[in-house]
Parts: sequence; C-alpha cells; structure tokens
Amino acid sequence: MSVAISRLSRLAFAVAAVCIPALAGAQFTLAPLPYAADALEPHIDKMTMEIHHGRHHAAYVNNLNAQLKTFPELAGLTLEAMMGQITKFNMAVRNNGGGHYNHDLFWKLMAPEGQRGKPAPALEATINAQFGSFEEMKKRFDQAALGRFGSGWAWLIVTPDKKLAITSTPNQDNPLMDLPDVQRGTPILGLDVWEHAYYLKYQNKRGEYVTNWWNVVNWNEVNRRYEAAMK
Ligand code: MN3
Repeated sequence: MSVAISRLSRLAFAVAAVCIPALAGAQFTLAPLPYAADALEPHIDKMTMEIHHGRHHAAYVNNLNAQLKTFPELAGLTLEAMMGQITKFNMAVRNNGGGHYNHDLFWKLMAPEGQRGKPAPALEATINAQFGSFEEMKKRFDQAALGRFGSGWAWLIVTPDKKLAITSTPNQDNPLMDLPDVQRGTPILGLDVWEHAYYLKYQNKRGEYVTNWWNVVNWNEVNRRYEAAMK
C-alpha cells in the first residue's frame, strides 16, 4: 500500500514537474483589475468594468492562447516584443494579442480617486512646449478619440526621436505594431473608444465618455511610462 502510494506520488510529482511549469509558462493570463470594479465610479461604471475586463479582455486572452497551437513561439515573447513583430503572425494574433496588450495597459492607466496624481513637471513642460498648453494637448487627443470611426484607440506616445505625438489606431492595433499604416512609438496614455468601453452608461455619447474619462487618468503611471520611454 505504502509502496503503491509512494510510486503514485513519485509519478504525480514527475508529471507535475514536467507539465505544470511548461503549461504555466506557455499561457497568457488575465491579471485581476488593479482596483475594485466600482473604483472609477461615477465616471466609468462598475458593470462596464466587470464586463469589459471579465468578458472582453478575457476573450482576447483566451483567443490569444488558442493561437499558441499555431505559433508556439508566441509563448517566449513579451507582449511588447510580440507587438513589434506582429506582421509575422495572423489576424487572430494581431487582434487578440493587441487586445490583450491594450487592455492590460488601459487598466493601469486609470486609478481610483486619491491615487491619480498629476502630470509630473518634466511631462508637463514637454506638453506645453510641444502642444502650447495642456488643454491643447487634451483637445487634440479628444479629436483623435472622436475622429476614430468605429472601434479603436486614441494614444499619446513617445516617438522614436523622443517627441510626444497623438495618434489613433483602428480595432486592437497599437503604436508598437510594425504595421505600415501605424505611427509608431511607445504609448504612455491610451483610451479605448470601442462602444463596449462606454455604451452601458453613455450609449452613443462618446464625447461625454471621453470628457469624463480624463477624471480617472492615472498620471502616476503616465509619468512613469514617460520617464521610461525617454531613457
Ligand atoms: Mn476594450
């Protein structure tokens, strides 16, 4: 009996040692929201956050994992590295890998009240120098968000020559992707303008959503990403 158990447990241990780390390393995972689903109320409502994270983002992660059968090499890539060579893969990887990267970033770019901070002096100075004023930068970002026909994202990026730029991408594309029609750079701020991001609370009023979204921006994270991108 004890020999049998011992053999069984050795076998189980061997199987676990071989399989679990490989599987765990090969899967992309949905991180929990970095705050409670109602933490962005009243600007972004709890149910939108729950559905957006728990269903939409989860679906991108699951669909990306399904592509590991076709492209096992994806497992060895960071999301950033994947974005930078997205043209090597198919549309499913582009849409779902992009969806995973974009949403992972989006949750971090928002924060509950009291944890949002404000633009750091260095970032604010660059915004003023390049756009004339903070308000002008916001205005142009809003234009990118409202001007995006259908689904997509608006971005504030640091370009390869270390300038700020505002851009927009369709669907789940982003400025890290090696696509010919994308203005490339490192995103430091991004806004999801898919209807699933706002329809429950704002219906067709994308402008109102964009205006209110500025209230929940996590400037501490934007500052951190700006500093990192400028190095
Ligand atoms: Mn979304």
